[in-house]
Parts: sequence; structure tokens; C-alpha cells
Amino acid sequence: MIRLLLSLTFFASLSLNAFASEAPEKSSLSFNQLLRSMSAAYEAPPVPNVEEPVPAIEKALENDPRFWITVAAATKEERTRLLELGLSIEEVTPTAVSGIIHRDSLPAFETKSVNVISRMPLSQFAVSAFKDFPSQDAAYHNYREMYDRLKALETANSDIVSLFSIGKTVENREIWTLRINSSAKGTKPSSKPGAVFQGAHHAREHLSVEVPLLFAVWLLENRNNAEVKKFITTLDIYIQPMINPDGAEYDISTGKYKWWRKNMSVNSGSQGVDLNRNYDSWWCQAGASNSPWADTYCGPAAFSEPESRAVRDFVKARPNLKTMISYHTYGELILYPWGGKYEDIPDQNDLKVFKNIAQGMARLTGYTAQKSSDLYAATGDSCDWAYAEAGIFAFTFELTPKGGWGGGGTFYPGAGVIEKSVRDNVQAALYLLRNTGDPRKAAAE
Ligand code: 0X9
Ligand code: ZN
Repeated sequence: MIRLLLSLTFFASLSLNAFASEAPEKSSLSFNQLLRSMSAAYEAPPVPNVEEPVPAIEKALENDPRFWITVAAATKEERTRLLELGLSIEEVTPTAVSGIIHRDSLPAFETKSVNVISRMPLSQFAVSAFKDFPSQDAAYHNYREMYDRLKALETANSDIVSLFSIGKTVENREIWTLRINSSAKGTKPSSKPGAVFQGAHHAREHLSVEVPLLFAVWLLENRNNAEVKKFITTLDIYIQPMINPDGAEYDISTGKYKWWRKNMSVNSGSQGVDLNRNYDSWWCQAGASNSPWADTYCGPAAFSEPESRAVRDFVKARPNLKTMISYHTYGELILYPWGGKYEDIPDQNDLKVFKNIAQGMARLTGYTAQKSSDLYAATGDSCDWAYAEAGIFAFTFELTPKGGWGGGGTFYPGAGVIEKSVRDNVQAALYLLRNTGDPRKAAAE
């Protein structure tokens, strides 16, 4: 994350303190303590899901004449000029800066033809910056909390863990990847068989972040267990809990869920591309929409989106990858290709591998294993692409709840489902790792 704090303003110090007070304590909990604390939060009396004002901040910045703006700036000279025009620069990315500007300085911006990407009153920005999951779901990790936890895992296990970004999102967030490998760090290639666990292609599917993230916590806490030790020394394991952090943050940005699915690309008149329709697997044919406003919008072209491109480039750079799970919600299903057409994959041996591994993971979770397109055909999905392009045995998990008529299924099942989902899915993920060394052996089962 490129976040340079170039001046200490009231707001910047306030926001950093807010992060600092929470992160270290939460990040040092053990797997069991963490899961218990997450359930305990759920057992607290439920708070109605209403927009919660942040009165102190609102009051402090009431009638404040300043704005939070994001401005295009790609060089240090451009950034210097913006300071001279009265902007206090708080955040820097390769192409833009964000910061605070007094409204009386804004006319000068217009005359000097500065490219303003977005602007809002500081009071509005401050309130949205402090919004988070509704309080009854505070146990779920937002982007910052996910990063803090991944960072803590790296710090505590620096001999075998590295944390790196596979690329930036539309809104310039990093797509974080935790790697576990006893002999290769960072992006250094490995010839060990690789496994990838991905969450949150879809913004509102927040449980799909918790499952891979807490699997990482579990694995590292149990790193001295004989089987885990074997995985760490013989495999190349990647955990990417939030493929779509822009969407996930947007979904909780008002303190009330927005039921958002897509990324945050700006279309003409609407926003977002469905990242699980944007891969180059019969792109935008069945089960995807050409309409930019649709939830299943496939984008203007295959791999038009920085998030799916980041996954593509990550996969293509690593021919050692053998297995993958992309977590979604909901339905309690374990899906294997094809998803884009109704036919079976042509290789009968691989089909057996998919079926047997899916069945093994289904036994451990109580989920149902089936061909993806038996649910519905949808082209452009990540798992079809990973198998077709790279021969990876890639599974889509639809986590809890089960849903169905009267089943009360939603994307927001509450923090109470985290513990069982995580525990069951730790077992399924271990099953996948057992099959990662040589997945095709599973054909014989
Ligand atoms: O539609 C999707 O992308 C996935 N379901 S979700 O409710 N999480 O959106 C399912 C993807 C499974 N793949 C195919 N059926 N192609
Ligand atoms: Zn999904």
C-alpha cells in the first residue's frame, strides 16, 4: 500500500490512531481465541442495521470550509505544484494524490487546469472513512483489518511467509497475497506444486474473505504439526483473501450493506464489472450481460479489469500452480468446470480428479459437489479460465448459508456463521493441499 503521510493534519492523525488502537491487539490472537472472539461479538445483543452517525466527527467538521480531493499527478514536480496551490497531500499513488484543500483555493485549481478526479466536503469524507461493517458484524475483517492480520502473520512467521501485492485495483488498492513456502519468498519462482485460495471476487460475499484468511491463521499456528510442516516444505501456498477490495469496502462504506457485487470501474452512467464474468473463458457468452448497469456485466472486453488481469498475470507467471479454490457465497456448493458450458470437460481422467476431490471436500463440509453449469452456465468465470489456460484443478465454493426457499439465505448471514464455516473449510482446504502434490492421483480413488 502506498500511503505517504506528508503532513500531520487533524484528520490524518485521527485516522491513524483509530487503526493503531485496534490492530495490534486483534492481530495477536490465536486461531481459537480469534474464532471465539468473533462468535462472542455475534452473541452480543443485536444492534439494528441502521446508518449510525458518527456525531463527534460530524460535529467537529460541521461547516468546515475544506474539501477532500483526489487529483491526477504523476510526478514529484506536479505534486510540488499542488502543494503550492494549497493542497495538503495525504496520500500518493503513482498517478494521483489525495488530500485536503480549502474551498477558497479551489478556483485557482480550475484556472490552472488541474485534473480533479473526485472531491467532497471534508466532513463527508471523514464520516465515510470511519464507516465499517454494521456493528453486529464487526467480527468480519474490512480491508485494513485483513491487511493488518496478513502483516502480523508475515511478521510472526518471517522465515516461511511473505506478503506481496499482485497488482492494484481500479481505486488503487493493493490486492494482497500471503505466500507460505519454506524455500522461496516474495515473487521468486518455485517449482513446488502450488495451491491458491482466493476470496471476494464478489464484493458482498464477505464470508469468502474470512475463510481463506483464517485458513492462513490456522496453517501458521499449526506450522509444527507434522502434516502442515510437510505442506510448508513441499508446496507453494498462496492466500488472496480479497480479490475485489474496492467493491468490498464500498459495500460497507455507509455502515449499511449496499448489496454490491462488482468492482468499482466507472462505466458510462453506471459502475462496476462482474469480475467473475471478466475472465477469458468464452467471455460474455452464456450467463453474462452486456449491459454496464447489470450485476453480471462482463465488461468491455475479457480482462478489461485490473483485478482480473492481476489474477491472470499471477497465474500465468506460475506454471507450478496445481490447485485453486475461489470462495464465494452462498449455497453450500462445491463446483467444478465447466461453468461456461453444459458439457463435461473433455478429459475423462481430469473429470474424475475434479469429481473425486470435490466429493472429498464435500464430505468434510456437508456441501454438495456438482458441475458448475448444473447450477447455471456462466462464461468468463475464473475457475473455467484457470483450468482451460493453466490446467489448474480450480473449484468454486459457495459457502454458507444454504439458501433455498424458506432457508433464510442471504449474503449477510451474520458473524455467527463464521466459526463453523471456517472450521469446516480448514478441513476442506487441507484436503485440497493433500491433493496438490499430484492431483491426478485422485483419479484412482
Ligand atoms: O455466478 C457466479 O459468479 C457464482 N455464484 S455467485 O452467487 N457467488 O455469484 C457462481 C460461479 C460458478 N460458475 C459458473 N456457474 N459458471
Ligand atoms: Zn460470488
